Amino acid sequence: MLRKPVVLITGASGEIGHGLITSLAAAGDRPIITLDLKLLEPDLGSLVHQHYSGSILDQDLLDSIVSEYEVDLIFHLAALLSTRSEFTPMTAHRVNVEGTMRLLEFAQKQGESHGRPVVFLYPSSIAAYGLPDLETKAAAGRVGENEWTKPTTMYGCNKLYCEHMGRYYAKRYKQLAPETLSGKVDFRALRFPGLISAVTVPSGGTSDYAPEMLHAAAQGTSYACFVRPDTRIPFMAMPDGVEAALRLAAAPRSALQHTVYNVGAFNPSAEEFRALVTEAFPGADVSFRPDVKRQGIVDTWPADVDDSAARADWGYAPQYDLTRAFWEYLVPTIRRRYQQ
Ligand code: AKB
Repeated sequence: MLRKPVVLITGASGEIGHGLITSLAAAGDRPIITLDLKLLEPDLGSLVHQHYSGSILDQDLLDSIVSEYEVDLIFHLAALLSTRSEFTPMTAHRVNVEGTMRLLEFAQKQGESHGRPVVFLYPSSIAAYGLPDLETKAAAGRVGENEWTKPTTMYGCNKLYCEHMGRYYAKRYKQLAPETLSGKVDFRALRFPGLISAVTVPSGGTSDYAPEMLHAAAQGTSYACFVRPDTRIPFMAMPDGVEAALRLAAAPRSALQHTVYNVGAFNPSAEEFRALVTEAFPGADVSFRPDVKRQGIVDTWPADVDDSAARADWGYAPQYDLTRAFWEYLVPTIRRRYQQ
């Protein structure tokens, strides 16, 4: 029996998976198979060909996927985010690093068996950066991919290391073997900023203050923001995040000069974000109660990123600046969501 060509999404029930499954299903190019510890919500479940409930660390499960499907595109979204990873660093390392290694090995085996490179889309993060202090952060401005890559969190270290592992599989895998084995994994990484979705609320991240503030205001509950009003990092509306992942995955290999690409869209301070939230939801009770330790993490992330390589190589062009994201995507969608 021939195996069927499919796209695999790990961590599919998370925030990015939600929009990605919807877009991939609408495009209808290939059947979607998903892997997550959790079940998919029923409306998403109906869009996928098969959902595997389990861990990316379960080798038997990965082997059973190899035996049944011909995977030529992987969106490896499964990860523990930055705040959660600080509480359980060993688990974070297992999921974020060992899990990614297993998926890279899975992609290598797939590529060797069906003979085509497997496109491996990896969501990295601004957490891969580590600026030493606020003066340096202010002076650095828009940070390029190769600057300030000294992450200070477990999650950031995991992401940066896995970017290197992806490059290794793509370009140097088993470089001393007589035959050439590299090139089976076509690894492409995006360094995402904080993502803001109107339909899901994040959990376990440190950029979560912006979406948490907005979702709390829309539900009429008070919110104490855990960073200072002047805190500034890049953000992006979820539809642009999903579109960036799809666009980079679909870009011709020959157009890509780099393995890792920054993507950014807007970078309000927490106070600027709060002002928009209270304009959209008058009477919203948003205060600031900085948590010194979480603040310490966000202070090491850049205030903005230079995404000119993504724009030049594969046409990255976010549709949503802050105003548009707020008034045309976030606020109307969130209002509908909580009115239901
Ligand atoms: C987090 O806060 O950990 C994530 C990220 C910036 O990658 N949202």
